[in-house]
Amino acid sequence: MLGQLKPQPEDAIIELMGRFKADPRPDKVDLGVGVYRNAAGETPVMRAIKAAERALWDSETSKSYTALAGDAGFHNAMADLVLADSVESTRIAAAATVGGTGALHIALELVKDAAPNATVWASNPTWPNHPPIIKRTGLRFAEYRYFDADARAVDFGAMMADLQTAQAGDIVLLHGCCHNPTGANLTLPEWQQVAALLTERGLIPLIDIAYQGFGDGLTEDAAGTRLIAAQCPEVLIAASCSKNFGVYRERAGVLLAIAADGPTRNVTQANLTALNRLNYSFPPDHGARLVTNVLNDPALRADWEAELEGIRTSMLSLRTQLADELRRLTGSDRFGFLAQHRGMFSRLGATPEQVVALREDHGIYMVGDSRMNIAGLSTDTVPLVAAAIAQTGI
Ligand code: PLP
Ligand code: TYF
Repeated sequence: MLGQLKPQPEDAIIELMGRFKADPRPDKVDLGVGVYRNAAGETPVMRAIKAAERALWDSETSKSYTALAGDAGFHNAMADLVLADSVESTRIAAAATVGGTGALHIALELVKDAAPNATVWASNPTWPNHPPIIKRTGLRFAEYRYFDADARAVDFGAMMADLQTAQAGDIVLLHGCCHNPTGANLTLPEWQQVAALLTERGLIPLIDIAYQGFGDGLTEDAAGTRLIAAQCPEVLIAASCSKNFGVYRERAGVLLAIAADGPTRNVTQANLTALNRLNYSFPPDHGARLVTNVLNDPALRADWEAELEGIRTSMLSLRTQLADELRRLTGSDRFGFLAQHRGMFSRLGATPEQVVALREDHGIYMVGDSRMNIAGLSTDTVPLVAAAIAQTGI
């Protein structure tokens, strides 16, 4: 039986991690995998998470099962973080999931059960895991144009034109903030137009929000999601805690499903509970509980918000520094987009050959589509990276 299996391509981003590790050059720079790193190149456990973990060690008296949909305290804390008061809580069904990826998976299985003929539309480009995860559920997959490669900005006209061709009941996958891989994001007036198009055409948004707090701030980064939630009758939201709480390996995420009314919400909740059970029974609890305890304890929450704000502003200043350095070296403004983009990523716009040259000649590792992780830079390496980019003729 196992002999029938087909070889599988390696995940290009994870493979790049291995290559970076194996590179003996001491001055190599890792701009690959989307993990936050501080100036020392470390991905530390956030202070509030560490404190919550210590407190949990003292207070937790049992590790018995919780609930199939996860802990209600986690649902409520995350619904509040992502949605605030944009929608009545009686319309929200929720499931704790295995990270944001688990939330996407459960969301798509829910769609498959409710609307097996729906097409799921994703931006081109999108996070490389989106298309295969969608296709694996058996749902139809389509792409909408999103990125103007020359301007390194959202091609909003093309996006809207493509979404005009979607059929009522189709699903539109949107990045809540900090678009991966481009770094180019919708403005609030554009979100408003997307919300109007979705409601007019009866399309259902599936919002993947994996970087809340990494762009313009916790509230600002949720603004598009909240606007959609306030206006569309049905919304699916896959939220990840991996990045903004730094709990990557704990696998904490939540699926929020907003239904049109209370009774539909109840049926949706029963379906989410069943989908968790059918996939993996109880979801992981540890990361979710740490997140809940941080969000619900005013002192821990204040400290988490302060540390997250430090992460956000350090990435912003690296963006500005890199854009300034490239302006100085090239005498042009063509890298100004680096300071306009938000979140952990920017797509530089290098050719695949130039990406290889940056890696082989300069030890600078970025994903093949020239996505760079801004958090992989430091004030010390920005001049070296800028010089290499200028020298490579990008
Ligand atoms: N969605 C996007 C756009 C991402 O970049 C990530 C990052 O890993 C995820 C979802 C899922 O995150 P995780 O499953 O690690 O919580
Ligand atoms: O895009 C990234 O780099 C992150 C981390 O299969 C990641 O989202 C990368 C590849 C993968 C899962 C997560």
